[in-house]
Amino acid sequence: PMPQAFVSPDRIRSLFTEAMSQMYRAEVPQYGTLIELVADVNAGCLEKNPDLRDRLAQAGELERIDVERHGAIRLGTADELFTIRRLFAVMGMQPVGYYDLSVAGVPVHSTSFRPIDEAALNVNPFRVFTSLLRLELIEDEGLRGEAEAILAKRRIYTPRAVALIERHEQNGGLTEAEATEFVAEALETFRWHGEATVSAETYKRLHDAHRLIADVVSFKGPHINHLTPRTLDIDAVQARMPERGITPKAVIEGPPRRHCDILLRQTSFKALEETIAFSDDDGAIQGTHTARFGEIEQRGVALTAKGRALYDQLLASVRGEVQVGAGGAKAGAYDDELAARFKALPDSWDELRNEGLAFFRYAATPAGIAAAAGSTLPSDPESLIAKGYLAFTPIVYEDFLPVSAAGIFQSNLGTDQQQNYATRSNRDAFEAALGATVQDELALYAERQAASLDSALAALGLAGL
Ligand code: OOG
Ligand code: NI
Repeated sequence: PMPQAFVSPDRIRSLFTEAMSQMYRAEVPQYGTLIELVADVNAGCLEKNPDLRDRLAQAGELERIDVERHGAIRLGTADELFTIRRLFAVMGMQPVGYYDLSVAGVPVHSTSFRPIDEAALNVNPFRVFTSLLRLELIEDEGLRGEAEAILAKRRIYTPRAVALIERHEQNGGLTEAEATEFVAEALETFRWHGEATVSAETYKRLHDAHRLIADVVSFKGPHINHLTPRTLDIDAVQARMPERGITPKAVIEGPPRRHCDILLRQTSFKALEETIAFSDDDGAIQGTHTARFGEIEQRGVALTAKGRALYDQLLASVRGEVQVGAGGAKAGAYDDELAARFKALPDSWDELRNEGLAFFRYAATPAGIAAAAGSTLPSDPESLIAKGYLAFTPIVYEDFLPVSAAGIFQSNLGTDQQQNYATRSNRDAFEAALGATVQDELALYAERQAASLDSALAALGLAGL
């Protein structure tokens, strides 16, 4: 038989991202407003800052900025997690990293599904922060059993989505027509349903155990709870949100504003209070549920293990010193302390590279290629950089930060929910449910750095030296 023409996973991911963004815009109009504001600010930034524009263009990143999003879902069972891995694989997204949020009082553990190779990231780096509820953390045994029974009954994937996932696994790809159908079917899993599957009384008991438990257990599926565009100036977007009727959370999570952006800075606007109907609704009980919100992020360079250790230590020292209260008390003091303490982390690309704190992508310069045509160049990368034959640009951080993620969860669950679980993280159980191991993000950045250096040296006629 004729080989079938398969659509690339990158294209399926792009179609899916666009469909998801449209759906969320229709469901949560404030998200559309946020997208417009972010597009305005990004365009202004690129215009004012030609260096930034050049750097992004050189790294092949310019095109991805406008389509870039991350989202998040919360799953209830091991089976749901197992199938979501297979669903995301159709779109070229793989599980990277393990995040234990129970240490911050949120009864879930998580991974991020995302593309991993550079070409795929530059087409569309869509990521989904995917959490699995840890029912074993519900103390009340009766309630735990009840939640398990409710979750065991639901089917969050359409039969057709499952069939297309299987077809992808068997044939190694999907045709254009199948891909279009897959995107529409997969989208159903992420849709909001205003009708809870439980009674008002059950909802209340789940909610009292933890608001997150009610969010995961009470509905037909794992509605997408936010989508996050990437901004080039998070402080500007944060400052201008009120102009468009949006109220941001009090502090930006992550590192402070710097010359050289590192890792990830994030802020969100408060979750909406939405009307829901309970299964025993007789028209008299008016329920509401808060789960869905909007977020923005600014991404910077990926840090090495050494850089990350310094980041974690500085952040912990700031948080030990100033605790931001409910309603944003001490937000100013927190920001000041953050800026002051992070002076200990070098803020130039040269220092970050020389001290082995961050990952970079190397490329031969036109001058280097011209010089290589006439003579043999020094093989040592430092000399090549000094002569202007080898250039480096920061590799963008594609992952998440557990302390920041906990802050985003909490600001949308109400600040009164600070409870800590005395428990060990359980990566083995997570991976057993997933049916795969999660990839190590640091190893992925190190590989990309090494591969870029290899091909840059090859371009300079220095391969294999
Ligand atoms: C996920 C929160 C984490 C982020 O950007 O760190 C997250 C959730 O609320 O389900 O999305
Ligand atoms: Ni997020």
